[in-house]
Formats: sequence, structure tokens, C-alpha cells
Amino acid sequence: MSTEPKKVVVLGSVACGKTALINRAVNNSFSAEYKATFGADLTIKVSNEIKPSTLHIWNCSGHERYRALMEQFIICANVVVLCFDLLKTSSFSELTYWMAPDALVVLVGTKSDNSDDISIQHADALKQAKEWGIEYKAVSAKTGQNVNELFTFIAQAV
Ligand SMILES: Nc1nc2c(ncn2[C@@H]2O[C@H](COP(=O)(O)OP(=O)(O)O)[C@@H](O)[C@H]2O)c(=O)[nH]1
Ligand SMILES: [Mg+2]
Repeated sequence: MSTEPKKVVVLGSVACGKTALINRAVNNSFSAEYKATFGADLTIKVSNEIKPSTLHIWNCSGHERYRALMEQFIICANVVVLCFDLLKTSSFSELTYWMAPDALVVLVGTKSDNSDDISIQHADALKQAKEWGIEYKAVSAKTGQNVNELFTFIAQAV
């Protein structure tokens, strides 16, 4: 059975945990070391769980200064994953809703394992997601919490 690959664009400020999230989802691994991603990275995730799917996952910087570029990038996206770091207020306030008319957009709070240092409360993230009419999920690439659930949700929804 062949299924058309779906384009997933992962956005979010520098060091919010995009690469770690993708590594956990695809390789089931985590590294505490930070390595900057240059340009945009493509990772392919094939899953055979409930619904066979191939996701082309694009890892991008969501910084304001790349906005024009990102607007081009998300054209044809099936899914836009808007990530912010639960420990870092600026990563949340910098987030803007990315108009992607044909895409499923998901708001994702990262590093949920670090519950002592959380600066964005669950209720505030939920409120934002509700305002934008999208789903919200808190994940940890370190422990793996909710990562499979997020990608299963994405694979099933597209
Ligand atoms: N505690 C914790 N640290 C994380 C998590 N995800 C990423 N990090 C750390 O945050 C830093 C930036 O992560 P990275 O994925 O490279 O950020 P990116 O710039 O958005 O790709 C790295 O040092 C990661 O180890 C997480 O779920 N929990
Ligand atoms: Mg990265």
C-alpha cells in the first residue's frame, strides 16, 4: 500500500527543542548537547502503527526575522507544529499563528520534564491554542512524554 508522504513543518525559536523532539520521534534518542541546525533539515518518519504513513519533517527556525522565508516554506505543508519552550517566556510570546489554510496546526510546549522551571502555565498555553482554534500538547524529548502521542495524532489526522 502506498501513501503520499505528508509535509510536516516544525517551527519554533532557537533552542526550544525542535531537533530534540524530532530525534526522539524518529530515533527514540535524546542528547543534552546543543547543536545548531543550519538552514532547514529534513527527516523522514515512516510509521506503520494504526495508519501507514510517511512524514517528511522539516525542522525550521521560527524566528521573526525568517518570517518571510517561513511563509514560503509552509506553503503546501500538511501540518505545522508550532513549538515553544515551556521554560522560556520569549519563545511563547514570539509565537505567531502561521496561516496555513490547508494545514493542521498544533501548538507544542517542549521540555515538560523540567516542571520546577516551567514559566508558561498549562492554562495559558491552552488558552492560546483555543484562541487559534488548534490543539495543544506538552511534550518532553528527554523522557519521551507525549512524543509518540503527538506524532500518532499527526499521522492519523493527515
Ligand atoms: N530537559 C530537556 N531539555 C531539552 C528537551 N528538548 C531539548 N532540550 C535541550 O534544549 C537544547 C536545545 O534543543 P534543540 O532540540 O537543539 O533545539 P532547537 O534549536 O529548537 O533545534 C538542547 O541542549 C537540548 O538537549 C527536553 O524535552 N527536556
Ligand atoms: Mg535544531
